[in-house]
Amino acid sequence: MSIDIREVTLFRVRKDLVREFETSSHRKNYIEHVLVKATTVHGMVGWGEAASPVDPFYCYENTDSCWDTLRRYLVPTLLADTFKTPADALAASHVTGHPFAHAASDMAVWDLYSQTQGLPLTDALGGTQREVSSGVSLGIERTIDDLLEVVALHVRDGYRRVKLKISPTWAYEPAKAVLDAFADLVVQVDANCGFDASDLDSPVFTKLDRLGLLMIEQPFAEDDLLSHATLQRRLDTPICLDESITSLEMLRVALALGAGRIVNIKVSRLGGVTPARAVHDACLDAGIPVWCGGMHEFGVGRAANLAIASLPGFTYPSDLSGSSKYYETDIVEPAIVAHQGMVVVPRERPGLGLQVLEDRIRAEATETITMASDKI
Ligand code: OSB
Ligand code: MG
Repeated sequence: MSIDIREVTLFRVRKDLVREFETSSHRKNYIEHVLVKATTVHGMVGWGEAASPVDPFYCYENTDSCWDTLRRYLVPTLLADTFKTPADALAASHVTGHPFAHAASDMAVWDLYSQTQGLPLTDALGGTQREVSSGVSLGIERTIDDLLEVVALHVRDGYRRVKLKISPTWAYEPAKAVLDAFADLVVQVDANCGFDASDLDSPVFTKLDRLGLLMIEQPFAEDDLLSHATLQRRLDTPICLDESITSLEMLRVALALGAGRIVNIKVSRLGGVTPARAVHDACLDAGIPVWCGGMHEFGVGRAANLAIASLPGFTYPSDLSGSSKYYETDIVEPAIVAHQGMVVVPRERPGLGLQVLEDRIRAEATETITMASDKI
């Protein structure tokens, strides 16, 4: 059965974060994502989410650029034709870049496609894991005591791995303090491109290397694969690449250079479920372990991430915490929850595997636009 979309509605939804989140580049206290509702000529409904940060500090996209790219280009492309597979729909877009916007339309198409097969997305993708091991990603705090308090809260909730955001002024001391205070905790750090080549000889990396961290994520700029390769040669701790891995092609370059030993796969950063699965497959072939990163997704994007993270190559704990770590209320039912750091992959129904609460989305949306096909 082909995918024949008759109507698409975009919703802009804003939610406050339960706790302010600071990385090496910025601090934020709310999230604003674009949700995509695609309805087929048969009345089947698929959902997607553009989980872009509001401001272009993680990468160049922002909420407005996602809204604009979807409204002007990607939605008209979905409405213009019928597609046999999600890969066909993605290939119909001639928009360069803008992966977060592409991810939203691709997710909606995968939701529809797996429903036409009568399968939950995880099964349609070939997922093998029924639950996904997950940690929490914790922002930079004002003091180390504040950080220890936040870590204690999540340890009490059953999480066994934490990722600490670091920067040139917040790296070794907080990581050491957490390891000293929580002996059984697995700790990794994420610099979000906060260092540059001039830091290569700084003692911070040799000090971090002695801590026995699970990995050091993205110390240098997205394009600076050479500094990542130089540092990886000097460290025992694996470097994990996030921002740098924007495509299968960049993955090949990074692996050829030895720029890292682990890959963070994000459906959003890679531009959809289809390219995320392709990067997973390539990493599995190359013997590179992967895990699933997050962008503070609402339930729709989180369900897609969980489906991807159910593939066999996902062996490290993912950043797919229960929704309550982020928001007071979510837009799906049942709520996504973690028990002892494990999150069940939704597969209660075909498609994303859970119920999307359209009434709540409509009530909360600050902007809504509907576009219809002129095919019929
Ligand atoms: O680098 O992984 C990142 C959030 C916003 C921007 C970048 C990142 C993150 C996270 C949050 O670490 C992960 C999550 O959704 O829990
Ligand atoms: Mg990261």
